[in-house]
Amino acid sequence: MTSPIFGPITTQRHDNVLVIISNNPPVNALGQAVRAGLAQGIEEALADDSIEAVVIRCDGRTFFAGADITEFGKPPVGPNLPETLDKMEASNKPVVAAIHGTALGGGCEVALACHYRVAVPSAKLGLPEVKLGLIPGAAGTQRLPRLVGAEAALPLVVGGNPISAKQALAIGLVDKIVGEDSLEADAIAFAREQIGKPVPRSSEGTANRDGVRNPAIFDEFRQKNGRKLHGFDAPQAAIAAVKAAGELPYAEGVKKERELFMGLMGGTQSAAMRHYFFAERAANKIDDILADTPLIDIRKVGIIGAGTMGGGIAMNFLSAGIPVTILEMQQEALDRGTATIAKNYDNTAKKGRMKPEQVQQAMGNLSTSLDYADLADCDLVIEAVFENMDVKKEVFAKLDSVVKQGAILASNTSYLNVDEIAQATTRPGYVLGLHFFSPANIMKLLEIVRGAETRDDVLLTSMKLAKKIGKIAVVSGVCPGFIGNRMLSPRQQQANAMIMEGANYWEIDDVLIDFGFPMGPFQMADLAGTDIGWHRDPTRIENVREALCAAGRFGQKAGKGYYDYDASRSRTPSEETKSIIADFAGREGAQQRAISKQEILERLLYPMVNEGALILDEGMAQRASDIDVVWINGYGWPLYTGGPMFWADTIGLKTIVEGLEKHGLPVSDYLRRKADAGERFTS
Ligand code: 3H9
Repeated sequence: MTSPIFGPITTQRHDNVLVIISNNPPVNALGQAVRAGLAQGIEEALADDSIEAVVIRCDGRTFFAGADITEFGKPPVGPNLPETLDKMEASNKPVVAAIHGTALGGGCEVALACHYRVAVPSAKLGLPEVKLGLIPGAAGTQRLPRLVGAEAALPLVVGGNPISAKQALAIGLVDKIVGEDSLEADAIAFAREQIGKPVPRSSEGTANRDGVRNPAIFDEFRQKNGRKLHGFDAPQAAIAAVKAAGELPYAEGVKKERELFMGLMGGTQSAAMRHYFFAERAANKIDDILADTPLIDIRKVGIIGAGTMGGGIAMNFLSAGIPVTILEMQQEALDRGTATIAKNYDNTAKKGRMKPEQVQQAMGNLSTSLDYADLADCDLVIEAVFENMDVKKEVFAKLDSVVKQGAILASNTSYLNVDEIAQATTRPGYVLGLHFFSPANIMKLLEIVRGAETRDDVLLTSMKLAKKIGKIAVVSGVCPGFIGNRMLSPRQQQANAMIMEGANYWEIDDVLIDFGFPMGPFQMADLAGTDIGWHRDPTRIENVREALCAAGRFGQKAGKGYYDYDASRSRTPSEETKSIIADFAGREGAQQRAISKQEILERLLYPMVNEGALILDEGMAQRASDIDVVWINGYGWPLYTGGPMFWADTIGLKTIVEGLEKHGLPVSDYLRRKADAGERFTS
């Protein structure tokens, strides 16, 4: 018998067991109606003497995936999650969580407040709040360590990555793994077995003794994960909360968690990271294309070029089980490329990230060819050859003549005009840009460049395919450098200008590192090689980079570039580079002056925001948050500031305009209009 009790929550009686069911698509987020329904369901079970046990489960694709993030920042409407869960845990009738899909955040906290947890083998459990700049706020940081111990709780609460049902069973977070297709029946049977036994409550658990016995685990954890946690507030708070669980009585620990949670919730980092959560999902949507547009079936992919880029791109498809044929001009290049792919897979397997049979399967799906005709039956061909328009056009004309009709032809160009490339074919509707970032098998970002004639099904198929191969895709219009490199360009211009005016190049790098980037522009140049695009004529020196090359300072690979590098690749500023720069500045007659860190920051980042505004005004990005997704995933913009456009909103567009004017830099009409109207880029 099913009885609706409150919106998305229904209850079903199975003799002496009451099953409380949530149906709140898409992810059973714990919004107000769900919380109220859960509280009522528990009350119903307690009030009925014929009910002796309770099972809580969810319909749809997942157990509760967390608090409803869309409610954050709005006036709270009760019952709140902590009080709902306290009511659940206080029940003297056993309550069992029946878990499938992902029990995340508040969802995991529901499971922790239940007396028992059973899960299907494919289920995952986790506390990902740190990824939203938060910590668990419904006693998760206090119940979990008491249930599984501080050592097992730390990585879950601080790292935020979910674990499998099997791992959860191993640490005691799950009591039993049940049948993949018999969750409800197995959970009911399990619940019946618990009737009459004293109910175990996580809040009363004693597993947290390590926190007291060995307080060093917290510092050790901090040290081991220092680099990953650097700059983020939430992981520090998460460590403090788990530590408190070992030091304070439960009620005081909960109070401490609440204080930390509320502090984070009101801060800018969480606002930025919540913005990013929705930004990443919004980037998936193409506003003017119907979501049900039929897709093109991609069963085989061709890649032209077996270099670093081509090989990296190939690995994405091979790892996803899609056969790939790589084409090159010379057998030698093919052999080298294949060996590199095999070596990369080998390393992945050594790190335990892939099983040997998975590697074998991936390599088994790779074929190579010297003949364009072998690409004829590909559904998608991606060109990753030298960045030169004439070369690209030649490749596309050739592809057009051999590859079957209806197949997608893509260029991995990072700045060339995709429309011009498309015109080299008789099927411009099937041409688009797929701009992977290096190393292409690792970097998450994919810029999908929509040409003037790119068909809807071609674009949508590429978006879906990106998801399948684990990429975060953002659509860009056709403009030089697309979204990412186009915005990099004004930053680089300012960096170059400032070293001529007296700023030290390492200060420029350090300002960006302090801001949260993994490296600055001059370190980046050294890493990539200062000789990219060098004409190799040491007598023709027109800029600092060419002078560095003429002096054999080719970057990290040469042990010296802008910086000097030691054997462990530590960088120190170089006297030689300093004098090369001074020499150029002297020749240009540039006035030298001390430039403050604040000026450096403003001159590096404000012009990027201005460029972002132009990109939006020209319709090259669908929305400001897409720009943030590009910069966070492709260029290391710190996630906790939300990306360039959200960051600009945080400091205020008026401030950006004033800063640009103060430094004599251009201000676009669009940016000025928004600033004058007191508007923001992001919502
Ligand atoms: C928390 O729990 C705090 C508590 O400790 C304390 C409380 C006091 N809320 O990702 P998808 C939407 S913090 C609202 O594309 P998938 C999402 O925006 C929370 N909406 O699906 C999207 O909407 P749209 C801790 C949410 O299958 C749609 O659902 N929990 C929420 O690739 C589908 O999402 C988390 O951080 C939410 N919590 O992945 C988990 N979650 O269709 C966050 C999703 O309009 N969620 N939506 O674009 C996830 O990690 C993934 O969504 C999940 C499914 C793995 C569950």
